[in-house]
Amino acid sequence: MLETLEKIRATAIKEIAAATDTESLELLRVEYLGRKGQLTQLLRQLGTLSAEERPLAGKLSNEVKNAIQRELTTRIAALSAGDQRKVEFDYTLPGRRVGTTRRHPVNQTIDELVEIFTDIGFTVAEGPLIEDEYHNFDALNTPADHPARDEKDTLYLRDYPLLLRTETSTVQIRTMEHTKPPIRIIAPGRCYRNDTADARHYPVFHQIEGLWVDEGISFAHLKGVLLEFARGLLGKETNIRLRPHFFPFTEPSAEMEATCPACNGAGCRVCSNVGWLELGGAGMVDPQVLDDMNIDSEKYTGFAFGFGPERLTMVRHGITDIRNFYNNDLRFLRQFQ
Ligand code: 2NM
Repeated sequence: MLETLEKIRATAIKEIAAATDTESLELLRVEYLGRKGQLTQLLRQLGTLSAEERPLAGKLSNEVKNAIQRELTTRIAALSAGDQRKVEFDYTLPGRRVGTTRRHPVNQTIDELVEIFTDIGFTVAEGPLIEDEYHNFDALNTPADHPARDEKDTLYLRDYPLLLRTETSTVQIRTMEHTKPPIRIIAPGRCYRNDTADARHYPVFHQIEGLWVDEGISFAHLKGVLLEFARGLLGKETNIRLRPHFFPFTEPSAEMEATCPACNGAGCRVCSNVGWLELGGAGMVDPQVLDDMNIDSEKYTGFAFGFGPERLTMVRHGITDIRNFYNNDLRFLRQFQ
């Protein structure tokens, strides 16, 4: 028995030293130390030995078992050190593409508008989505009984006077609160209204609004900026026109239209045959709004404008239902590279 044990030790150690991967080491472990392994089988026969032989054989089999175990551990460690060297990163390999991602079409439009306006000298301003009635309505000269304040239109939070902002003008107000003119900002961001979703409305949407306040700012400056914007977005051939309108926070106010890029103003399906597309609103900031912000309306004038990036994106791509932007159908989203 002692002889057999020594033989098992010698071959096991030789085979373990020759193994080149962890799988064959595992097979060797089973072969020698496993429940049906050579060593285990032999140990079962200990009971058949005489009382003199038994302690010696027991001691040796323990030694052999430990030696094999030690050898296995050492060899596994050596091999896995080799494995690590093998997977060392090869910087010469070409990059691998991991799925393609792209920006949401509405964000693509916002990005382009930000670029157009920052080229003119505007900086981007941001503000909170949760607002209060003062910044969303009072400071914007919205009368106390104005329908926009109604819960039908505005999403109020449980803690009055908190609400979800209905326009990004709140950002212009907050900027005027803490900044002296000259002020030249655009405020892109998310807005909320208590609307039921249909082809043209969605309770969450975006606005991009602009504000320029300085000495001597006139309606002519407003026209110039709006024309630059329309041509940047829709192409160099684009023209604009302004039609009288009303907003509580601007006087005079105007609705802005641009020649339809699909037909160059001739009339087509995109513009319902009128040749013009309504893109947004604008006007000279009401002196009352400036004075409320401690900006002297005798010294300073300003203009403001606002656009809906969803609407602009729909006009550009001929999209007829705003809900497409928000139901996250990848077949829709993947079309906008
Ligand atoms: C529009 C149209 C016209 C506007 C006005 C202001 C502020 F804060 F200066 F009074 N911010 N944005 C404005 C003016 C927005 O959106 C259609």
